[in-house]
Amino acid sequence: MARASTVGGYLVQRLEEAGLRHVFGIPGDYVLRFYDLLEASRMGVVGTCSEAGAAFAADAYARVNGLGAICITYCVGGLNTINAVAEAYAEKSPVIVISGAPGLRERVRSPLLHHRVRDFNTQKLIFEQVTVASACLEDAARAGQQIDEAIAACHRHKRPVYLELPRDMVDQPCAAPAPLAAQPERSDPAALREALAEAAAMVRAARRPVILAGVELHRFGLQETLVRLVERTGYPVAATLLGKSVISEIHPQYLGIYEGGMGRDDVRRAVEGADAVLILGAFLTDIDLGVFTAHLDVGRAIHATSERIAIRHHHFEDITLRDFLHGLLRAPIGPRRRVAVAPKQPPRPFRIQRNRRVTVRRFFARLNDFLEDNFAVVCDPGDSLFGAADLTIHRKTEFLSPAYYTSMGFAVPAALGAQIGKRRLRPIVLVGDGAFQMTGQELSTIARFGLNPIVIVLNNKGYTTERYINDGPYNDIPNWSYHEMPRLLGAGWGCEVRTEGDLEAALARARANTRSFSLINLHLDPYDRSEALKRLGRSLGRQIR
Ligand SMILES: Cc1ncc(C[n+]2csc(CCOP(=O)(O)OP(=O)(O)O)c2C)c(N)n1
Ligand SMILES: [Mg+2]
Repeated sequence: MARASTVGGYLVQRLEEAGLRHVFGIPGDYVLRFYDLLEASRMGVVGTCSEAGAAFAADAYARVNGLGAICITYCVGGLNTINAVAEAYAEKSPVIVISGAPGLRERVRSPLLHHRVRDFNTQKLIFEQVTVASACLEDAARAGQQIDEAIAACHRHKRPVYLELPRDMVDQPCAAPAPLAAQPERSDPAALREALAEAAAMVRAARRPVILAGVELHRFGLQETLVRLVERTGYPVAATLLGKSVISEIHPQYLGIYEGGMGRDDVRRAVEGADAVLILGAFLTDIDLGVFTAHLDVGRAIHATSERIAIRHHHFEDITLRDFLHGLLRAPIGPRRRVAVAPKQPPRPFRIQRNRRVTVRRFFARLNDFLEDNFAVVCDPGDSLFGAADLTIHRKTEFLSPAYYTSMGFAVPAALGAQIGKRRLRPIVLVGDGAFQMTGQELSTIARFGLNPIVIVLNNKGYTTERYINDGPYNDIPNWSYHEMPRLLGAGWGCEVRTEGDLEAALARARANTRSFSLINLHLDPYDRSEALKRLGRSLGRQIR
């Protein structure tokens, strides 16, 4: 007879086998029994202040580790995560959502149990919109297969999945998990051959080919393959903003971030002036395209994603991104003479002017010098993100930001998830004052787990990004004493910065403070902003009128 397990035990075992070492969330009575199983497992439970914080943290954990998970209670918990799970869906981050639910026996005659919204399937119906697979584990005989299918879908699509576990199902007996059989996705060999031949002919004929690398290369573990392709072919390579740091930004063939008219002009000219652009693993969002200021001609592009391969106007299905990239590596398209990348101007050493008030431009210039190899830059949307686009990230995957979905409130909980996921990474968190007011309380969880990010609040007293699209009193927000957070939490170190002299002292002290988080309240003028935001504001302002 097959070994026996329980539905809850089966799920725990599969989560462990999937490589998860932590699960984020907040318990509730509908999920408490399953929390006991998590506590008894090899995985650690990371309790956060809010479920939204848990979901942002799990998303970042997935971005650095390949998979993340949250475990929350029914509706009050689950629905609190929807925005962050939607972000993970939009930006392809594989997060497993586990929600408790009322027991099946309690539902008889449909009583109005607490946390219920409309029907017992309301939460599942909502999650169907932001996940690639969802299941209610209501039948012990089928639960194992439902769990396996959901986790496989999460891996395959790199997008969230939803599992709902009624509380009286946790201890229901079921067959123990069978050994996992890897089922690699395969390409259609004929389609792959044809696509590779067409792609190779196109780039061989080109005189100025360029690679544009996107975030999927990171999600699908293809970053080394990209480096080999870049070095074998000698082509220059740019990255999208969402894909920033998919390749080391100090690689000699690296051009910079391509964002149409919003980005640096030399990068735009190199990409748009190319006669063949290999767009690899990028989904081209409006922000990536500089809010549609880009001029990328489909007739000169090979666009390969995990969903399809397009070569000029020909589309191929049933080809995996991995097979296509590995095929390109073997294709007769190189080596060729390195296409010259204009030597990057070495940044002028930053000379501080002690009494000068800190401006956005000078702050980012200083920060560029400050970054060390073990730092991960974690940004909220807003000028934190736009200003950070031009920071030079030394190693791969050290830049985390929701550069497409752009939900505020990501960065502080994401720093928690990223550092729990990879302890050697020390997050530098760049967060607007508006965004900090949304999820900054997760500093409490950061303190509880003894993490040491350096959190810099860009305190411009409001929603500066929006001031330049449409200004009004609705863009002003209260000026909190952010640097007092350590007093409130009983942990961490904080300070205020107004001048370049203050900034210098604060950065040095924060670097040395490896034992707790540091919080720098950086006062900025409400109308000061980065160059990129100036350009973005102008084009957005035109569009919404
Ligand atoms: C959750 C969420 N709510 C609203 C918005 C709309 N929005 C875009 S930028 C912005 C202002 C951001 O303010 P802050 O975090 O202080 O950054 P700043 O623009 O001042 O650099 C707002 C409200 C959003 N992107 N996300
Ligand atoms: Mg602000």
